[in-house]
Amino acid sequence: MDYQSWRHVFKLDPAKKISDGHLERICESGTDAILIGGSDDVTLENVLDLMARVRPYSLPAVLEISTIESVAPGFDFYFIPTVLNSRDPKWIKGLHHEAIREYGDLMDWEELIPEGYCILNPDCKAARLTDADSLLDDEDVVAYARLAERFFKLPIFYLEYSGIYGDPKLVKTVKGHLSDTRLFYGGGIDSAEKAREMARFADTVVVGNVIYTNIEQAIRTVAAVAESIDQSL
Ligand code: 1GP
Repeated sequence: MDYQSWRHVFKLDPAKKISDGHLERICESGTDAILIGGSDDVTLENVLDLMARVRPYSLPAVLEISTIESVAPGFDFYFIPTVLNSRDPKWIKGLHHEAIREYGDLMDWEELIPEGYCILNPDCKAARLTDADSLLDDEDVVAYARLAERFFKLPIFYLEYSGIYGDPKLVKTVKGHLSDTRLFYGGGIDSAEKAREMARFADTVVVGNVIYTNIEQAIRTVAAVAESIDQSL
């Protein structure tokens, strides 16, 4: 299944523990894919361990690359963030340049999918790590969306609120300015209602932390996103 048709994705953090039972429920929930990624303590070892546990299930597995050292072979896709609102060029193109300089001859470009991130929660780990300028008004965010689609021609624009629930009106506005680039939304989805609301505007809804805090609510987000497709038909 192509990532362009995914509506719901679970993001698993390799640094967090998940039981076999919960992992089975996540992988058999009907979600479109498993995205493996995190900001802290991501190692080759914990990425390989989680991949080996997800692989037996018949759904796509994606590694969202956070460090060059933790890149493991065997995923269906590799999502590569470029943090458009970072103040530090390292997170926009620096690490990417370093990786391509080292491994460019070996790379399978078909598997590498760039994501244009716009991080909107100034207190999340990713914002602090990348020195993101997160205090943006709506016009700033729309301009980043247009930069992603029209200038850099990125296939994904990711509105990242990691840890807090974002502004559905802004997500709707951003969606109205994108045509080819897919809009990913992630942050604070901890109920079916929130998943349904964001799925009305975002192309793909990413659900992370609630997997570890309330597995029942996490599972409910899958059907909620599917229902929101039905409403839009
Ligand atoms: C994090 O966008 C994802 O990168 C999901 O956010 O953990 O808040 O659900 P949450």
